[in-house]
Amino acid sequence: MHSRRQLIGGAALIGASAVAGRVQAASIPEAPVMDKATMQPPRHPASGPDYRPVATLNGWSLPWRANGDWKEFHLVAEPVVREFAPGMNVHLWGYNGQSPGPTIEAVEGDRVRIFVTNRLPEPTTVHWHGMIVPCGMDGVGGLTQPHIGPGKTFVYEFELKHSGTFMYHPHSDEMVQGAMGMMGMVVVHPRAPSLRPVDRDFVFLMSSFRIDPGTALPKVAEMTDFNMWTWNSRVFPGIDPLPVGLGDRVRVRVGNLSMTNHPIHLHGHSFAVTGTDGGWIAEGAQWPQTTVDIPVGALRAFEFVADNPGDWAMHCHKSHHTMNAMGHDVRNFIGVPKQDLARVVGRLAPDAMAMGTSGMSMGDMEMPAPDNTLPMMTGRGQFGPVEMGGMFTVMKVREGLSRDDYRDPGRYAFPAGTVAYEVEAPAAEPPRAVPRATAPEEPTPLRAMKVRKMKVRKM
Ligand SMILES: [Cu+2]
Repeated sequence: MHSRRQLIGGAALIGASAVAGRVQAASIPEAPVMDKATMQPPRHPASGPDYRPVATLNGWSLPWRANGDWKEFHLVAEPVVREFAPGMNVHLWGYNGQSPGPTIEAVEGDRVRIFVTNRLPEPTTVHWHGMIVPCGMDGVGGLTQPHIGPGKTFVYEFELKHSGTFMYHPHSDEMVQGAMGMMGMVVVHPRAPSLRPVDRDFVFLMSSFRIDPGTALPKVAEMTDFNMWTWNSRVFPGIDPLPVGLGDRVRVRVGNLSMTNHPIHLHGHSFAVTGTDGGWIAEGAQWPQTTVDIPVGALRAFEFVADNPGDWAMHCHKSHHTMNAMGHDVRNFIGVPKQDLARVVGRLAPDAMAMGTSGMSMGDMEMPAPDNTLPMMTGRGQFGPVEMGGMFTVMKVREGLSRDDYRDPGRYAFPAGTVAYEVEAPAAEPPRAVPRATAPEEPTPLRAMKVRKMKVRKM
């Protein structure tokens, strides 16, 4: 992270006119910039009420400064290059060097002043999704404020009425700016640190992109056919693991600003949904779950005690969302002998690849791919290829992890005798009601099938 005081100096002076009379240009705080796409250690507050800070997956929290009884933040909307995973960089729009933007953390009752400098080539605004603010601070361009033109700086001022988890995103050329990755998270901690305490508190945002293989820019007009399903603009194996101490009380806050719902599933634990972007859920209204479906434009916070050590998968349960870019017109050839066809096609197009007769498992196989394109399913675990992409990561529950240690603890050391194993005896044929035919049956000729037409009564 480095200061960009010199770089934004010009923009800050130009922006002064937008806030003249209330905040002077010289008093605009620095805009820190992040140059890494890995999770930064949670930022404990240097002053003001104490709280246990959140860890943003593959992200960071925006530093603030105290000014009287205000907390001041500075967001800079700008073009960024985001690494989705090693081997793939994408040109997006974001805030302060990354997409999504930094998490804004403050405390219930705080008065916040959030400066927004626009370094994009078109106007923008910032809407505070889920937050109860005065109407003129709601950030809907044209409706509640003028759009923030390129080079301009606006300031949003409001009091944080409620604790909870919220999001920020533009309400200005939304289709383009959403598809380009402009979003971030707001976490408002309860005033009393004893309220809703947890040991680990993770946050991330889900989004979707259409980035054709070999390219580096999302197609912003795409409506349905996305091929990159991201958590904080990262895909597996580029998504940080969640390191958790055995016995920790854990909260995970997940926002969805993609174009479809995502059923998020955690292995090895049962959790309760404790909050939405509308606030906290009373304990009596919570029920146990292992998958929580998160609608578009919504947020779910869920909590559990990590009492089961291991490497636990956490992923979207839509199987196409745990894949990276793929050819969506791949045919299903399971059970079809096609060696002759493959020989002919291979002569015509040596790089062609069709789905295998036994599935698509690729193991260690490598297939040709254009530059800046990730394998469809990838990643390695200690027992072999993981064969995942997209919205997948691992929660690593370990004994003796110190409280603020968020480093990857490495692979789980499975206790001897606790891993599923191969049986060397031949498997006996299970008894069946109807004995299985020994030879494959001849396909039934179509003309031999009896077709009975049903009369349809007209209504
Ligand atoms: Cu999904």
